[in-house]
Amino acid sequence: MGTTYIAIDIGASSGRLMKSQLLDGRLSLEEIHRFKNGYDEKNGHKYWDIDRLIQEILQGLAKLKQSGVTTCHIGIDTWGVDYCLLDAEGTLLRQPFCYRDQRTSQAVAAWSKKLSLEALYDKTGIQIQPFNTLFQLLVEDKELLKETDQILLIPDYLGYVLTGKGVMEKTNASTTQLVNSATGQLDETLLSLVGVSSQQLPRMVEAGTELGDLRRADFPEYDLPEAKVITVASHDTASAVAGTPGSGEDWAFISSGTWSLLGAELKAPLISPSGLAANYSNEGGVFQSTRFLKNIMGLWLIQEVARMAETPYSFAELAELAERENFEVPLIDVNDASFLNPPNMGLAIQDYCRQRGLTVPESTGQLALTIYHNLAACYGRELTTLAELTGKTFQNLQIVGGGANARLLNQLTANATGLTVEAGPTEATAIGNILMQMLTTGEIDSLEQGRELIRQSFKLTNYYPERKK
Ligand code: LFR
Repeated sequence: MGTTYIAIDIGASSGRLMKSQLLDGRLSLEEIHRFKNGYDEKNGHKYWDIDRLIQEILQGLAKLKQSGVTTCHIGIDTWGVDYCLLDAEGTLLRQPFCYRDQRTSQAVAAWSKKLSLEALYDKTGIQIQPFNTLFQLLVEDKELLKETDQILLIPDYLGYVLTGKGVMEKTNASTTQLVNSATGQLDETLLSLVGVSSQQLPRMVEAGTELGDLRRADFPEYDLPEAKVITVASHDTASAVAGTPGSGEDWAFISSGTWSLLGAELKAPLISPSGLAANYSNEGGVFQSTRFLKNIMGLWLIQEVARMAETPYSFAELAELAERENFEVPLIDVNDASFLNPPNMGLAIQDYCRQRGLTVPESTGQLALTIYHNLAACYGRELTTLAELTGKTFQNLQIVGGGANARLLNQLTANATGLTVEAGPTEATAIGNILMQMLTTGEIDSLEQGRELIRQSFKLTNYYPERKK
């Protein structure tokens, strides 16, 4: 029996433990445990219930043991930017804030008085988003910061709980906007401007580093397997890109989940005034690559419409409802700030349309069609911008993540971009997590080999433009 690898992959709306092995030149992939994620509201603020996420991880590992697996490797990835504050005993000082919390709504303006956004982008190459760690720390409770011995990003905190070892993994560190793009290290000026000392952050490590052994004795209530925790590309989007089976140089990607991250893998950062104007980010990828990408509001829009609908529709049902609609779809900017976190997404879209004299989508199906059409249109525009900024001519668009299953959206995307869309795998993030583990143990030798393995192991679906743009 080969080595067993477990990807712990937690996104904003769900988490899972996936088991994989390399058998006869193919990757197996099996879901061990899946659970919901989402923020809790308390006193008007939004927090993650990280203690529950830890219990879910332990339950998943216990299930694995029950199924007969006694030893394994583990990698952890989650969404970016959010963090935990720990005191000198390693105790959590507060449940972490969710990046969609309102507390940063004025933070970018407050920051601009300290350093211009141009200078900030020049240093970091990271898109300006109010939720970046830099802006969150700027408005952080200063008293709590004084008590803070260590600041750990979410996946690093989970790794710390499992092993007792705290690190700051590089791909996720890049999302903080505290890393200097030229040096690859934390930028002392930026840290001091947000009132944090570099002593409060752990050492930075590359994706593909051994972290330590699972401290089973710390969790006596669970029967756990023996496990080595490996620090993988801990930013979920970095794992997703690692797990994208692009080949050659001319592919773009959309990691399609709660967010749609649209971009290209580059050898080096590309920092320019036009990149800032288009708000493209140079996030850290595996093996020193750059994930040059843009955040697009993504399936969050659909998830929120589904959440507020009177009938609990599945995403497939929503797409069916959308397909049956025949109305003049209004053109909206899916990235409008009013869609970041409205109390009711459907009403927010309707208000947006009403204020601009556009056709107002009334039914759930019309809302869904409006979202799908406008996401695809936005992908189309952004691919043009991406090609202009990078000087590349894209041949292929790889769509990975949950959204790779969204047939209607994929077809609309092929039409809007004029590119062949290759969709899949849906579990690219977990797969990218596992590939980095296999690269660390030496079971595979290169990322290219890993990406080829994905092609051998998972079904990908092509969508072709129905008419030329
Ligand atoms: C996707 C993601 C994006 C990041 C956003 C907030 O899950 O990690 O890459 O911009 O969530 O962290």
